[in-house]
Amino acid sequence: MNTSDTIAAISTPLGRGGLGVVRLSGSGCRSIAQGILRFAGEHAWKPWSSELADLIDEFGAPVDKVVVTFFAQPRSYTAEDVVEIACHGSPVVLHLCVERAVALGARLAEPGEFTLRAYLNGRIDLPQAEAVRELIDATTLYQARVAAQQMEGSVSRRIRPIKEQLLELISLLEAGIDFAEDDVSVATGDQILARLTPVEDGLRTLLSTFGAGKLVFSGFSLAIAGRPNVGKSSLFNRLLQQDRAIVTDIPGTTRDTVSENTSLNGIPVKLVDTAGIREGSDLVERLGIERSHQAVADADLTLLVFDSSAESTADDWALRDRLNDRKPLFIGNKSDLPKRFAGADLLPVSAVTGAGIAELQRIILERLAPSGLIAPESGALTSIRHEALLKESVLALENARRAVGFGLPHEMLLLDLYAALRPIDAVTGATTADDILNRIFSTFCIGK
Ligand SMILES: Nc1nc2c(ncn2[C@@H]2O[C@H](COP(=O)(O)OP(=O)(O)OP(=O)(O)O)[C@@H](O)[C@H]2O)c(=O)[nH]1
Ligand SMILES: [Mg+2]
Repeated sequence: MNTSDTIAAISTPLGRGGLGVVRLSGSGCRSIAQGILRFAGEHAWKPWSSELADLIDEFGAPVDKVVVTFFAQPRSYTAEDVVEIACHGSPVVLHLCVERAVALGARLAEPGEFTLRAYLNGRIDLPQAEAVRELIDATTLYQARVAAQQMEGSVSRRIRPIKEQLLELISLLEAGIDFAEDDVSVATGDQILARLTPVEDGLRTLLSTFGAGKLVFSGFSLAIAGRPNVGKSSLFNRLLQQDRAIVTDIPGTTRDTVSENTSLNGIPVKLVDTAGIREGSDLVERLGIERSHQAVADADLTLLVFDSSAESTADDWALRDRLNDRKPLFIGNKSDLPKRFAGADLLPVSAVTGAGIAELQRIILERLAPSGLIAPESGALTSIRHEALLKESVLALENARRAVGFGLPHEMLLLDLYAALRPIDAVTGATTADDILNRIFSTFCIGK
């Protein structure tokens, strides 16, 4: 992909709206914009200010009245010269605007290319670029808040010092090898371990934030299971705040799993209602019940619902024992009716009146995030990709620690350290050989 040309794209969603914005980025954006716009007077392209213009077609006829904003490099989204043309939000006008820009030398931007350029130009790092996508994809305000902090570099801020320490160690060993004949002292095993430990600890601490962090964007799935007629579908509807699943007093009403997405304290939740579990009477019901078991197996957490207004029976205990290894939450529904269920500690709720639902939601969150939801600015790991990479790095560091223990030559040790650096680089963006050389020359006094 060429990154020195000027790119153009409609930056607002498809369809009609009050406004639609075409964005141009690259050194040619002003001259291209000049060709498709007509300003009232002499136009000076004053940076970070807006001006009214006509958008004109190839014959010079006006098609729209637009507001043009110029962002001078490097203080722009891409760190290049950027022109934003705010048209009225008509798809035909927006397409004409882009077509005209392309006719005058711009190229249609690839998906994400504006953000890619911001990254390539060093304005943002990879986690920040990924956060832009997450902010745009956010479905809850909480997700948006976390993404906004990541765009500000909350994750990078936590990884950077760890990477710095690793680079220091690499440079130390490289210097010992490359300049052995000079009077650069070679680090001892203990000195190396003393530098290795904080890197490992730092990564492990960061990795430990992932348990709560992954909830933010990946969310969790919650299955509602139990015997027929205990009120699973009623509870499902209550948690969804929507009359989604069919509720009747006939046992065996729900015959297939029903799932719906919602959110809990800003965390996405996939809620699954299931068919009541019993010895199935007909084929369809039996197939439905198989799916109930599958849903429980797939779920991050299961609510095992009992009817607290009915006497407990052997069937209740059989079901409890059967699902026990999934560690479900035991719910006693129909708490608005007199209690007759005995022999188990159930969390009382009423799907009909809503009693106990807030407490149930609190307990669900407590189970999934025992140490609480992450603060948006905490820089907790939220991306599965980052987690996998940092785990790989920790493994390589463990190998390095072993290599030190065996007294292996530093050349070998460096292989492990580079293997630890590579995945960190894949999170934050690459380290070049220059980075290491610069460090060697700036932090060590070589050459006398
Ligand atoms: N009083 C009272 N009745 C409830 C409550 N929850 C559900 N019910 C009633 O219990 C009956 C069964 O409710 P459903 O939600 O269909 O039960 P289910 O567990 O989904 O049943 P199946 O789909 O057949 O397995 C309906 O008549 C509901 O109105 C509750 O909290 N209090
Ligand atoms: Mg049901």
